[in-house]
Amino acid sequence: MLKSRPFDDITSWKYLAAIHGIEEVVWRQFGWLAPDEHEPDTSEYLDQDRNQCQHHNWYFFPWHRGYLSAYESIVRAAIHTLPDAPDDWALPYWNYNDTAVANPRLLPQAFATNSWPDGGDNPLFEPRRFGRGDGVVVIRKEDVDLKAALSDPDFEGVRNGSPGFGGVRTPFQHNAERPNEGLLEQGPHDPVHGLVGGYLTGTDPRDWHNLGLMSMPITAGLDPIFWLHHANIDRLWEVWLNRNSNFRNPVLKSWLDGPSGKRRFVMPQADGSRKEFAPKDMLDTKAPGLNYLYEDISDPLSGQQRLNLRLVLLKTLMDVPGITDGLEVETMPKKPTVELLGANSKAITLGSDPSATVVRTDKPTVRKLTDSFKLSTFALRASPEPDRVFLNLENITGENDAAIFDVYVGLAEGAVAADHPENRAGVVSLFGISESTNIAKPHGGSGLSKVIEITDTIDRLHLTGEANLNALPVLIVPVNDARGISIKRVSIYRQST
Ligand SMILES: [Cu+2]
Repeated sequence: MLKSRPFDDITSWKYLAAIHGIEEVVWRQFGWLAPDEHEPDTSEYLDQDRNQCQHHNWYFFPWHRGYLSAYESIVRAAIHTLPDAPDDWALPYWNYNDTAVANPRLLPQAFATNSWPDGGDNPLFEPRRFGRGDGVVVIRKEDVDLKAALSDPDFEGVRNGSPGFGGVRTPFQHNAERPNEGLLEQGPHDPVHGLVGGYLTGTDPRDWHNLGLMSMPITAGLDPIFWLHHANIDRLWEVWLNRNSNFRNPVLKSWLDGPSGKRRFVMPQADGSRKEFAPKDMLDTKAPGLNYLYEDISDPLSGQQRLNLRLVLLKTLMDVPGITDGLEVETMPKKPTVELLGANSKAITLGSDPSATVVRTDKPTVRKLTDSFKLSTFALRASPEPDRVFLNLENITGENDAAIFDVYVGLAEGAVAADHPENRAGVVSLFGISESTNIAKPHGGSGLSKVIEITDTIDRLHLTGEANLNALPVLIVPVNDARGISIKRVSIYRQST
């Protein structure tokens, strides 16, 4: 019903998708604009409504919540005009971590095929959803791993250190202008986009003509599965808050009030009006404007808490009488400091095979780091929290929004990456890369940056002596085609509290 409404109807499928992002030439090529059809020409549309999506910044969660709730109320109003319509319809979510389902990472059945039992076309099916290339979506368990994002205690992150659950402080920012994305956006949000959208088998993914709708921010909102993916991302925000009473949303005015002026967030309403909103209106899902609750916000990490060698050792020591006498744990939060430990020597360009580089660090700084590990083990009072270590992939540029690769740290030379999952630091998906690479876009040109926590890996390598921490090997293994992707610098930062 929404798909049959004209573009200039602000409750139409196209208008809603253009709010996320639009590039007229791409939409036309993909058949979403007829030869004589153009974008609406109202100033509301041109100046405020379109190209609004907030990515790679700390407004990612609240902006998308406003977007989802506008969509849900517009679809609900459309459903209510049907005979015998249910009056309790709500937007479902795609829980790719659901342990009660045999393979939760398969595309939900209702979206997977074009044929419906009555033989008609399935409007939930999208032919430009290429998955692994042939239309089949394959998502590995590690692509949707929640541990990194859900374990981070802070919503707001710091540059080069932990990006936080929800991102680093930024102004209004559409798509990928500055590299400040939070951990949950980095994954599972980004990999699911690239793995669902993908690109057509046998074609060059550096050419946008070959990419799926979900692979690019400028077309993602056109695919119906977008809304179920984002409903789950929105649910995971509630899961994180519910995990630990110390996990809280920012209280800073600049976050709560959102951007100002012409770049205030705004959404169409079911009655055809427009309504501005701010992150502070998005905090309580039970508030009248939102009015929903998730069926399940239980903790998916319960029972598999971080197995940390230091903590295991510490617990053993605590059982020894006398050793922890007079122990005081400091509770005053301090501002974290972030310090560069070292970097590789030159930019790397990815090909179809794995790419290797070495991050060189200088001895005294690494000693400070390993000392912090020892201190946290043997004298908790002196250093209540060990340092955290972060691998930075800086200024990643390229044309392929569907590119995905795994990053391994500390692998011995010649070792087969697949045999060493313990060295796998994380997965990187480059959703939004082409716009952030394009110097014609606002703040474009510097590309994306990704930050992966490697504290546990470094800790293990240090304790086992398996790798030389002064010349740490980093291996990048493409999951799909990552040709032409370039990484200006690979570096390691330490963050102390
Ligand atoms: Cu998204």
